Amino acid sequence: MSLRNSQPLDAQWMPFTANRQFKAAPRMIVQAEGMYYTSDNGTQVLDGTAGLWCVNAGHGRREIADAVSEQILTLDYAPGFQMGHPLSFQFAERLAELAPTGLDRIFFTGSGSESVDTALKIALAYQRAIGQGTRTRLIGRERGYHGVGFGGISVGGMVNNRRTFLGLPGVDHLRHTHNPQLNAFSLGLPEHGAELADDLERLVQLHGAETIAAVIVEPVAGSTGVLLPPVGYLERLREIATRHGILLIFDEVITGFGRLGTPFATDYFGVKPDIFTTAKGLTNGTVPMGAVFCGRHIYDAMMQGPENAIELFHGYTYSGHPVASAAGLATLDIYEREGLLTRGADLAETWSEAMHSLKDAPHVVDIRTIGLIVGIELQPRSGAPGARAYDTFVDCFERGLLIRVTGDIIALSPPLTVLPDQIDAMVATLRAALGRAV
Ligand code: PXG
Ligand code: PLP
Repeated sequence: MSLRNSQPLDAQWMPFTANRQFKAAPRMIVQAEGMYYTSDNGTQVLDGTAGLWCVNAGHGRREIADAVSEQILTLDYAPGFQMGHPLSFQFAERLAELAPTGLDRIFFTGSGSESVDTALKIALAYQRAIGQGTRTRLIGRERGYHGVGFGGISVGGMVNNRRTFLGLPGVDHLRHTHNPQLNAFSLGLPEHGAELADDLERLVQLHGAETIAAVIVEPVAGSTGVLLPPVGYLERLREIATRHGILLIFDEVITGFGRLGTPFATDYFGVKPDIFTTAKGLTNGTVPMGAVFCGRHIYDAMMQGPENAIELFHGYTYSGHPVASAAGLATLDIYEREGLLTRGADLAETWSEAMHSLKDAPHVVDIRTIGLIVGIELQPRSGAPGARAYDTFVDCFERGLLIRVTGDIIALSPPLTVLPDQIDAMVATLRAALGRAV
């Protein structure tokens, strides 16, 4: 008997879901192993999205399960305020080894949204600590996604996440970089648009540099539908930020941990932020956790005042949670042993060629790939934005492929363990689904 017939679904208010539509026709996943989910009717579903971009080493990893269960029995929880336990320090040291030089002071959180709010608060605290207390303004970018905390939605740029909630005061936005007229079907980074980074210069002229604490961007915008930075854009943003004493924050919640074929996007682009946020991939999706990587200059500037003074009035009950730390350490072991943080680089060309072969599929107006990510943009059905992509999502799921859609853009980001024939299977299922889509 399928779960959907036997189990009431009323009590849970589902996140980012059309609750009534889902509950009328649920899609239930009951198991996962390797690259596949199993749905409640027994269908094997190829995981084209690493869950929600987070299961980078594939599903059901025994080493993580063992580490977690052992840790719960050894030390399930310990307070993290004015107290410590060895594992979170070990984990931070391991992450510091992986981090780009100088970006190795690590603050633990429970999610990407918490990482973003933490990074923004650290930026404000840092500016104050160095005598720049007038810098209270935060700059985001149109179409940015930085989670759902009030800080994240304020600097974020997706209208549905913002319109109902009055965010922080003193926030402004750069324009987004999406320009399909000039950049459609680019191979590699889009050629056009580096000058959009000059929006930061414009905002400096408008507000005064001395009022701006930080600018936050996703190096590759994920949730909004995979927007790659134009050639030279991130370099230019870095240069303008530095020139005006504005901190640059990269939100690497999606790009962190191998998604682009390098450990972090900052390695891929060779552009160093002052702070970057991570979460997905940190524990292979097993236990919620995030980590904010801060430059030493940030940490050092905050270590002032009397030694008995708390330097940053911020932290979560679950910052550095022992079980999450155990899961994270086991995850890093797998990444290292299997070379997963750079595997995306070896597969990127195969991936890009396979995905770009969909160029002539029905409804496709743009394809964008980087590392092991693709965004496939569809022509919206007239009068029904998002419907064509949603129908394609349902069709693919029923035929054994999990994809992600946002508006009329399909996004794929499989576990970094994906095999070439599984990439071919994704393309074949997608092509057939697009052929059926009306
Ligand atoms: N920053 C970025 C860049 C993200 O992509 C967050 C922050 C928030 O992380 P948490 O852990 O609080 O969700 C994210 C999360 C999608 C999708 O399908 C993307 C995210 C979450 C869920 C779905 O695009 N990104
Ligand atoms: N709300 C209340 C009443 C609390 O006592 C706490 C933490 O002590 C929080 C919210 C914050 O929870 P967390 O630390 O898990 O973010």
